[in-house]
Amino acid sequence: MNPPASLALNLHVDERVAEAVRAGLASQPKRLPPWLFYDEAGSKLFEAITELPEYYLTRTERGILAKHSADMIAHAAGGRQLRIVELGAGSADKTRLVLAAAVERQGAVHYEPLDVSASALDAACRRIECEISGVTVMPRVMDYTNGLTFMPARHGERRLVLYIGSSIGNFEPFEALHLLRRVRARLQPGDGLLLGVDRVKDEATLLAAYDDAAGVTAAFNRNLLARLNRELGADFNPEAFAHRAVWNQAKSRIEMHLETSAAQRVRLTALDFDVEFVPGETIHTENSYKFAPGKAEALLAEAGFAVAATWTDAEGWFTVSLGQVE
Ligand code: AVI
Repeated sequence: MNPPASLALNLHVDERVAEAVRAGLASQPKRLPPWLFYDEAGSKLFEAITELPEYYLTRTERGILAKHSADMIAHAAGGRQLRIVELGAGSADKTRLVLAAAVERQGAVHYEPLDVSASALDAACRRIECEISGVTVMPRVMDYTNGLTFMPARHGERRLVLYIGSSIGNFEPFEALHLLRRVRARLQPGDGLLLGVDRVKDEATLLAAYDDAAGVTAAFNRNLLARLNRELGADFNPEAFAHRAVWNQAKSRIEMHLETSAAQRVRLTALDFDVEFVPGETIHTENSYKFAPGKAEALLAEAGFAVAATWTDAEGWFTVSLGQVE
C-alpha cells in the first residue's frame, strides 16, 4: 500500500485547512475562506496593510478610541470595576488605548485576549505588560468562532468584550448575528460589548483600501495560494492570479477574488486532488461587509444587546458601538 501523499511529502496537514480547501475549490464558483489568510506570512502582510495610506480603517478606529476611550469605559463600567476580554486580539495595538483608559479610571485591570494565533498573543502580551503598568494579561489561544468561554469574573465586576477592527464584517450577516448571540449568551446583566465596524462610503475610497498602490493587499491575497503550496504540496503559481477587489453595492460588501487569465490545472498533492481553471475563472477569497448608518446598532439589538452609545469620526467612516446586557 502506498503511504498518504502528505507523509511522502513530509507535510503535517491540518485537517481543518484540508477540508476547507477541498470543499472550496470543488465548489462553483470556487472560493476559499478568509481565515486561511492568517498564517505567519499572511498575518505580517495584514499588519503591513493596516499601515497603508489607503487602508483608512485602522487609523480611523484608532482616532475614535484615542478620543473616546475614557467615555466608553465610563459607560461600560457604570460605577463598577471592569475586566476586559478581546476577541481576535491579534497585535492588540488599538486595545492599548482602551486598557490605558481603564487603568486610569480604576487603577488596574484584568485583560483576557483571545486569539487563534499563539504567536500573535505572545507578542501582544509582552507589548502590553511592558507598556501599561496595571494591566494583568491572561491570554488564551481560542478559536472563538467555534467555542467561546470566559474566565470567571470577580463578584461585582462587569465584563467588557471588545470586538474591534471591523472583523465582524468578514462574516456573512447570519454568521455575524450568530456570533454576537453566542457572546451575549455568555454575559451577565450590566456586561457590555464594544463593536467596531466600517461604514459604507464612496466607492473609490473603499476600492483603494482593498487594492493599494504598493500591492500589499494583492500580496496578502496571493499568499493564500502560496500557503496551499507550502502546507498542501500544491503547485499554484500565485503570480498567474490577478488580485481583484470589487464593490458589491447590492450586498454592501467589498469582495476579494483571485483571477486567472489562462487555463490551468493545479495539483494539490497532499489532498490527491487536481483543480482545473478556465480562462477568466476566479477564486472568491473574502467579503468585507460595510455598514450603513444604524446597521451596527440594529445587529447588536437583534443579538440581544441594548445599544448604549455609538462613537464615530468626523467623516462618519467608522463607528464603535457599545451594546449592554439589560
Ligand atoms: C481583518 N479584516 C477586518 C480586514 C478587512 O478589512 O476586511 C481584512 C482585510 N482584507 C483585505 N484587507 C484587509
